[in-house]
Amino acid sequence: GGCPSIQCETNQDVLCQSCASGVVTAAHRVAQRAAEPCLFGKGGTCCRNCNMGPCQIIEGVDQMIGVCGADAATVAARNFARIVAGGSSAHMDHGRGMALAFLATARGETPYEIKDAAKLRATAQRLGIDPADKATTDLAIEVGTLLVNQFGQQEGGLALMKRAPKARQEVWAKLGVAPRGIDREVVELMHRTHMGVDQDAANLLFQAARCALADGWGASMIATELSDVMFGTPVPIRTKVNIGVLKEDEVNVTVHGHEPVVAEALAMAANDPEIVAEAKKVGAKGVNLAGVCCTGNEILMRRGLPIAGSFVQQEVVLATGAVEAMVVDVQCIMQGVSPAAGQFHTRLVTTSEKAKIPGARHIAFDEHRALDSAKEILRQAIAAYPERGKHYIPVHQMDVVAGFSHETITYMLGGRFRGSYKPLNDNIANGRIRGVAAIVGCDNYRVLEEVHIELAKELIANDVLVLVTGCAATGMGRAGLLTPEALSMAGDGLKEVLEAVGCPPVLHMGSCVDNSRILIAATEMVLTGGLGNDISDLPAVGCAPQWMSEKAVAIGQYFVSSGASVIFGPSFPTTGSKVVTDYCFREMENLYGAHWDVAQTSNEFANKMLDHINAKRKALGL
Ligand code: BF8
Repeated sequence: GGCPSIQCETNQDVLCQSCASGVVTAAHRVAQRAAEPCLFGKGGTCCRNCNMGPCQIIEGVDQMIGVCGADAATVAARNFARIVAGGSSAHMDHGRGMALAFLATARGETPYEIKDAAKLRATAQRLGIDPADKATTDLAIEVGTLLVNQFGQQEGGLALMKRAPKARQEVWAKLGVAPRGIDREVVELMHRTHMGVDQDAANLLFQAARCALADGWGASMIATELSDVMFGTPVPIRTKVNIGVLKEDEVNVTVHGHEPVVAEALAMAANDPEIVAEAKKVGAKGVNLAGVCCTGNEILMRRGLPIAGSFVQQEVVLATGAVEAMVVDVQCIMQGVSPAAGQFHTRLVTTSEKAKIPGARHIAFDEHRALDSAKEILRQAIAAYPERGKHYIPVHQMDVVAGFSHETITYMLGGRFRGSYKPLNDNIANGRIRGVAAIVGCDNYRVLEEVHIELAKELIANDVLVLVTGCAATGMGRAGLLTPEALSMAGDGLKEVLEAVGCPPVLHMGSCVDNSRILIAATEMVLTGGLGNDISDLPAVGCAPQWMSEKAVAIGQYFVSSGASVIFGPSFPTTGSKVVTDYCFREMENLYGAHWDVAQTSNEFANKMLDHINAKRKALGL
């Protein structure tokens, strides 16, 4: 009672508790903010790129252009481009971190291993490296070196883009949006959006597309592939999500952020007999590692470790008073976790030099001494356990089946001997499966409806196979949609296909960088045949109904530029300019065969997505 209403029963439950103990969360801050978000900021037409302003621009009003003369289209395109640059840079630094850790591992300088040698060899082949006769470590060094070099490359294409359908590569070449290197595209985008440089909205949006492609087919794909090779390619695995995964009689350590190197090391250290003994000495049964945000998805997919919470739950998890340590690295960490942790015995530990938080203690994580760093962190948590005071762990938790890498999908839907997307394509052609939809991205306290869940239910009822990643996936998990039992909510066709292989109707494909898996799944569907020549021919569509971070926009743009239309909600960041919004919603369709769109309610999303899938089916003659 009295809590600001938010998205799930469990949050509500613990929020009441947190209100009682005086913990302020984002839910409260949204309710406390009297003003709506700034209209000009939200519509993309507030320019603060120089000190003659900031200037609020109103499209069509002559006196309301920038002091420099910039109009709404230029400003909205510039701001959109900078969002893409910000989002892409996050994935690029993540990808670089993984590539460097991979190379160090290949050289034997870390405690990690090359867990999936078969994927290493397949990756080498795709990069044009002949794996024949090479020792795993030599091959890993060669692959790692090549991929590290992609970040600073100045000319030539990105190696993994050659995986895309030929027709798509031709679109990129024709439009001049194929990235030359990874980092270069962000720098150029920041340059071009500086005062007095690129003032042509369309030209800016081409570079935004190039930058986003360097994220999707470059940095994010490198991050996913190398994480799989190093930590294991996900296979179906049963585990649990939601706050109830915290344990009464164990040292609860939540690991929050994105790059899996820290979480993997913590997982290794948590089972170390020395650490277990130390936990027992303070009266705990052991260390309970649980994820928050995308780090959670990384260790859920590969290790079957539970997720305590998605983005909107990060402070709520702390408000239980039952968390001994929250360990963070980079991205999506609200500053609010610091005061929330400060109200309890909870140690907030930052680990990256790139991300420090006032009130947190910093333990620099070095992958070269990953186990020692991890043990040092866990010892902080163990020391906190005897200080746990009044606390409340709700019962809520839900079974999930995750681990749907595109390799797993090949195996599950393709069968042991066929190993291709042909059966999936056949089932789309014969109509048992109407199409494929991706529901990805953040959850957001500004959105009051459970859009992800209602939308997924509507889509599966209409025989659409749903792919999920990121915090959207965690929300679906809480709602029970990631279990084979959820097939009871699916349409007859989808049910028939998936029941035979024991798949849930909603397939969890991983963290946000793992949206690259969806690019590959789409590519495989095209290459398998029968559904057109390009990704833009597929009866497939993506959405991020509660987007919050800049990364979501970068992801959306690389999907659109790859030929998959994307619907965002509840708002789109260029709506202050009709010119730019029309360009994104219509002109991009002419250029890329895919476009952006916006929707708000689950109903609106479902209608638009089903219409889109039906139109693509019709065009294919299905
Ligand atoms: O990369 S879905 S809130 S945690 S940005 Fe962040 Fe959004 Fe969650 Fe992961 Ni993705």
